[in-house]
Amino acid sequence: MPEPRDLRSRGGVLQVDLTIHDQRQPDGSIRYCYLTPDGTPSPTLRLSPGDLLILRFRNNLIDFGPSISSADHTHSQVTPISGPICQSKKNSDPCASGAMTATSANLHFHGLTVPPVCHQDDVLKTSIQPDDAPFEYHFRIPADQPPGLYWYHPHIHGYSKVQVLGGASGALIIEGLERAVSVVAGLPERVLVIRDQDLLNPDAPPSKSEPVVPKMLIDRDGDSANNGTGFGRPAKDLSVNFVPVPYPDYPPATITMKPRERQLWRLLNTSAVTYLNLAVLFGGTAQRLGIVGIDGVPIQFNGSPAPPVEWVNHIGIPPGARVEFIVDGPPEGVPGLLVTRTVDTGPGGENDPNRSLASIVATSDASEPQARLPANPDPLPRAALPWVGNVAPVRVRKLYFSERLDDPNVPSSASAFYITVDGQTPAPFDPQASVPDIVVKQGDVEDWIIENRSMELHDFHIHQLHFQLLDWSGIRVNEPFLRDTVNVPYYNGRMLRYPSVRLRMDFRDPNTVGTFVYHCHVLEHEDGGMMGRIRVEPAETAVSTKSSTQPIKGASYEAQ
Ligand SMILES: [Cu+2]
Repeated sequence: MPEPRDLRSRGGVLQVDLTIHDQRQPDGSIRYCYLTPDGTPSPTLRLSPGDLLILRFRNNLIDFGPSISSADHTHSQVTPISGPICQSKKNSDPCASGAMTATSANLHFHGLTVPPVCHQDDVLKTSIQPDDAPFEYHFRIPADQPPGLYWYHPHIHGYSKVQVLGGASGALIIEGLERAVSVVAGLPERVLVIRDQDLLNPDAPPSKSEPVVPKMLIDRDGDSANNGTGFGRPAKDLSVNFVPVPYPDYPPATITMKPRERQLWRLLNTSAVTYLNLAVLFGGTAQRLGIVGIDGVPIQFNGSPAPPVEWVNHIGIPPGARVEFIVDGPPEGVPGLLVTRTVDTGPGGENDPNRSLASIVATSDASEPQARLPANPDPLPRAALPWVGNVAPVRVRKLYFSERLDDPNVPSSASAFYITVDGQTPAPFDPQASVPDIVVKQGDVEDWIIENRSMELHDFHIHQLHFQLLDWSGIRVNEPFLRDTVNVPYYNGRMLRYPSVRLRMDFRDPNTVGTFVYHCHVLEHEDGGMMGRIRVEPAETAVSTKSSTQPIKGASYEAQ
């Protein structure tokens, strides 16, 4: 199984030319990818804190939408075309475009705390069209950006699922993990990008080796509905570094390692809709995985009370999330397997069954992964701010996920998807709106309670910052580390209270000032409207939101 190619910064700068392409496949589906000028697909961008990223982005998307065939003209009057057929198109301003079409594109740098402004990490107004000149993303990685695994992907509202599902995603690594977690110093490292895609064999019956499951139902998105058994047809196929592992037999990709070799694996779930629950099996027995980083942040970092390594035998990874972990290779002759176990997405969710992802073969002549963490690192400087878990929140807000059937009497009818600030009226995300749903002041730490009033799992994500999970489904967990993406458990129709998570939200970084979004990272939910807008105001302004969770209308300036 190949690894994505590394592009490393030199002299504090990483210059990259990246183009998004799409292509119609023989089965009629459209797949998306990023390419560099030499044809490298979706490279891993590697930078150190303080480095400059200059990424010249080009949109080469072709609209493969339905075209009008000659048959369509027989009963309608064809209007004669007057004037020139070809006209030079006036290029729109990609910073103020906001165009959200099937051939629009932009980039989101998931997890980075860089400002939400054009040419950096804005997805609300930035939109590049196929005829536009190359668009330059140009920003400096903050000096205090935690070292770990981040990623880039398109974020055009309404089209993020189709583009990411098709393959448009890539890893971005902030170097220096060994400076925070000395135990990984010198280890060979491997990048694993999990993507999902439409089923290659949608009509195939499940493998004969699986237990017989109830007749497969289809959910409102046209995907296989969760059947609660852990088996049966999945909603989507998965691939590992672009090697597909298709239903029904899941022939695994192959990873070779030297016997018992210790490696650091950086694994990214770029799936549009698929939740992962990873385990590594040797001869069928789950092995220890040493978690050192989650969502780009070392678990022991900036004063967090976590140990440097947390040993587990499985780990859940929602769409958009990352995990970096130590894995010890199998002894020679012992078959190893990287698997995802089933995830219960709720009665309204998709089917995410048990399946293999990659077989791990131990052989003494295995080649090394392309990268190795430096030995003898200098430790990172101590945190400038106290651990967020020790900071009292200045206020508590409550938001909730909900869904509404277009026709309440027809369970298979289309759904509207909402994330709503408690007290406001549920409404799908409006790309044209300018009033934020939430206004926060930079420097504040808040607690947000995110409730799930729907009967499927959702996956809360916010741009520009990380948070700490305090309560999960009514249980105090006080996780001693940060995330930027978290599952919100589903309502089963019988519970006395809606399930929720309580998150400690950290708005202390000045780079969070501006307007950005929070949403469900199941991308068909985001595209369907499950997204909200937040404005973080500079700390020095006079506008106070202390007593209000309502948006402030008519504020006298526009946050940058
Ligand atoms: Cu969702």
